[in-house]
Amino acid sequence: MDGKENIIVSRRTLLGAAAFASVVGAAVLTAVPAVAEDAGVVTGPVPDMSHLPRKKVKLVDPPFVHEHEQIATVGPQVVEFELVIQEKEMVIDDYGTTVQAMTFNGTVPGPLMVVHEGDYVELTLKNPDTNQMQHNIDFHSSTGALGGGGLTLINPGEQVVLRWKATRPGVFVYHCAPGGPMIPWHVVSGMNGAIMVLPREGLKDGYGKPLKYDRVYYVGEQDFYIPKDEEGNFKSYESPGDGYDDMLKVMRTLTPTHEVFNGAVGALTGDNAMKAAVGETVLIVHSQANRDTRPHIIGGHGDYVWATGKFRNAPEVDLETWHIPGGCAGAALYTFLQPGIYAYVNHNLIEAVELGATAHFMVEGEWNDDLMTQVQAPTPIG
Ligand SMILES: [Cu+2]
Repeated sequence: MDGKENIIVSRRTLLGAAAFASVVGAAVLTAVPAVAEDAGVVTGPVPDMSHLPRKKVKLVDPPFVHEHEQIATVGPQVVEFELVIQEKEMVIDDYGTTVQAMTFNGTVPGPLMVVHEGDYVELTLKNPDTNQMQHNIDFHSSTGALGGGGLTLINPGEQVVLRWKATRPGVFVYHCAPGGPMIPWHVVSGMNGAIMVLPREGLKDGYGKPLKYDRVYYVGEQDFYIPKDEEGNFKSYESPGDGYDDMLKVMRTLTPTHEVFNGAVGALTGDNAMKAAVGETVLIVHSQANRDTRPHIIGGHGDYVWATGKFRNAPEVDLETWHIPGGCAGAALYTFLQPGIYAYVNHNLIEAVELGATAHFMVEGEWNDDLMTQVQAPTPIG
């Protein structure tokens, strides 16, 4: 020990304390020092990483994923990312319903980051002074300090740089977690995303056989809790803080008004459908930071599924529907065998059809009559 012993503070105490500061911040922004001691953590000197190569990644909006290698061709490296927090109004359905969203990089979910096991993730998190709230980031894939949340709490106008080592392969959620009631509120206002930590040698089927994908898509499922007025119409607000009290009441019913993929009803359907071709293998990364979900490809399957997203476990095969617990990301690999439009849904079909949790895959190619054919077209019963 070098005299800088870590101070252990229970998570309960810490979150309670942070909650108070954050609630004050929600109503009237109060400058609260965003320092490591808030998390009961004293970090040591910043380790020298000059011996490792560095790579700067430009993130892209979901459902797309930045270019990356499936099998690492270089040793561990420091991978640099930047996330800019944006508080912004977003339309979430076909009726023009709005939410004063809180976002990483302006999208719900935030972008998918990809690194390899053993890499260091070095994130610059920016909270521009056009925002009103304190924010931070909790990476479920990292270790210590509330997943980094205790070292990244920043006021509007501030930025912070966090580095952590990706020691566990898998897909993992990240989300804002400023403390107390701010945590669920920021998460259900859009502040969540995912990171994929690939094994250095790529994905395997559990028996050593390599698995590769031709395309990868990132579906972030989001529950929204939009308050209604006396007539039953959804209300709109001027700022996130303006709607906080009303939204908290809806949140406490545990019944979302919207359950959507990628920020809005229809964000991944029709012209926005995810594309593929017969014979292509698609990796679908699916996260839900707050509620359980159960993805299903209507007319297809999960060939290899890591439902809880952790690649050191052998994938399950031939699944019809898989369960992703809230606060988790999953990954499913499927090789499309027939052309057409596939609905990709949360197979609570009320959430899929009534609340919005439906996406489409548009798949080109030749139909296989051996797999399915219409032997007789509809005719009167005879
Ligand atoms: Cu936040």
